[in-house]
Amino acid sequence: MQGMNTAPIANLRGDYAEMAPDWTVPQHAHLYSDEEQAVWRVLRDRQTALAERHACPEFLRGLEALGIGETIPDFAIVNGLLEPLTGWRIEGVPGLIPDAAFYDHLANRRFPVTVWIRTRAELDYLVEPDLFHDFFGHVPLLTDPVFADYMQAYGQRGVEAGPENIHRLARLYWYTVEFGLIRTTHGLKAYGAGILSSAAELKHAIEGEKVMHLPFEPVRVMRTAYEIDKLQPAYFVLDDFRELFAAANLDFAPIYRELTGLPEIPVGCT
Ligand code: HBI
Ligand code: FE
Repeated sequence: MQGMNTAPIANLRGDYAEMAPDWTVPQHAHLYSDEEQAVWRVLRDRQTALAERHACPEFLRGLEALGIGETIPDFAIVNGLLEPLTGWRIEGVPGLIPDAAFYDHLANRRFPVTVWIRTRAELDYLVEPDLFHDFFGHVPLLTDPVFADYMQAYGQRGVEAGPENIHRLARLYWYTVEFGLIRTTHGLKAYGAGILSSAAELKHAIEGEKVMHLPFEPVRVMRTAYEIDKLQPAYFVLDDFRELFAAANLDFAPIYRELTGLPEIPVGCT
């Protein structure tokens, strides 16, 4: 599929056969096997226990509001709860979809959620985002009005960006939506989906020895490279979600021009 930044992932695993032109597929929530339901339950119980200690309060409130429980959520039922809160809906997708489609969904308050779930053998790591990563990691925060507005504004910037800048936006997504941390009155907490959906990353990000916690600066974030298949050496830390919304509403044209002349910052550099 042209235009996807899934270069490191050769053959995508989902079933793309029955997808609509916007890359969405029906979830078929009633077709998950007992084993798939058991994998969900193991992951949900493990990550909920860790999230109670290390997730930001907005995430925990979202888990509560959407009633994320013992069985794989039915997206239609979740949408009935989510849409009245922030106007967001989730749509089933077979897996990773091209950037253009992904950003268009975000710009229209639709979050793509993968419909297949990992096997028991992949509890701790898998290459592509699955239903557990997408749903448990990303969806609860869409109940928070400020974060929800950021995600839509971010999507809009993605729709506007040309191919020469899309990797810069991908970094902003990576270091916030996937691996973002936020300072709270109860200490450093996680809000990034890549952290909240992973046991190893959650412990590493908050308690890791050599981990770098850098202040969130959008231009620096967009200069900083990342690697997808290892624990992150550096995380950017917010003081308030409103910083994200402000970042997504910057005038990007002069920033892109400034960045074009600057060397990228290698992953893990201070
Ligand atoms: N597709 N389904 C799905 N989920 C993602 O998180 C995703 C994607 N396509 C592209 C993409 N992410 C990245 O390019 C982000 O940086 C936008
Ligand atoms: Fe993700």
